Amino acid sequence: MRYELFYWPGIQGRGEYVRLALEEAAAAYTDVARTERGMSAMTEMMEASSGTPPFAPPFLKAGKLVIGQTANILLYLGSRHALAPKGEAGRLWVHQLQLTIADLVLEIHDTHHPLGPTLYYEDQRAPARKRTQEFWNERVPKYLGYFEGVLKSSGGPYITGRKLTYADLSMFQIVDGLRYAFPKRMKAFEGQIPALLELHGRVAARPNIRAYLASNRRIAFNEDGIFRHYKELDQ
Ligand SMILES: N[C@@H](CCC(=O)N[C@@H](CS)C(=O)NCC(=O)O)C(=O)O
Repeated sequence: MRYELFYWPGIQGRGEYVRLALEEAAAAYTDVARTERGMSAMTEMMEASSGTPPFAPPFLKAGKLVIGQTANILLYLGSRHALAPKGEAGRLWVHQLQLTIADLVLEIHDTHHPLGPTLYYEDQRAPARKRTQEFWNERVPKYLGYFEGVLKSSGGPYITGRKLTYADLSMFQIVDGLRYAFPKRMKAFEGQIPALLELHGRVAARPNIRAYLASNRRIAFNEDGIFRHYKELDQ
């Protein structure tokens, strides 16, 4: 079966967590909005009046299934492609970690859009500065400290132990994105998360991920995505 991924064509965004899982699994997929059928196909799916229409991208079409919500898509792919433990407890644990990552992703987004996603960044620069300060003072240490602790207590080298899961791929993306968006702040913080940094390197070196990152399927970070580099927020 060839999967169809529906996500905004010009950004990594939340679609990237799904792309990384599909790439690691060497699954056949089409990134639909980046093809000619493009955006109209994506809009049609969201406006469907029957079935299980998704509220927002990313969503995945897998045969007859249409699955929305990043963590839900990964729950599905994890079982089908051995990117999650087989047992119920293990599957729920990785899903729980992914939902916590989704919370973190929203807070990362809110550093540049604290007043709301439909307003321009330029109209919320001052609150963005304040929110970013709080994010780095309080939230980054809390979230990344949590994941660092979980990773260390698993015995490694991956978050749940010996085997890679989609949560590891997502943590790779978090570290990569924070490095892009906040290079100065991240550099000053990195000493506190040695295990996560090692995980980032380990994931980047996996053959399928390395090939993906070097390909033109990997969209470059940019200022339309979740991880945005604004100099004034990285002081
Ligand atoms: N909780 C959802 C959030 C989905 C989401 O916010 N998608 C963004 C793009 S990254 C979007 O297009 N949102 C449109 C909207 O909220 O109106 C997930 O994790 O997939």
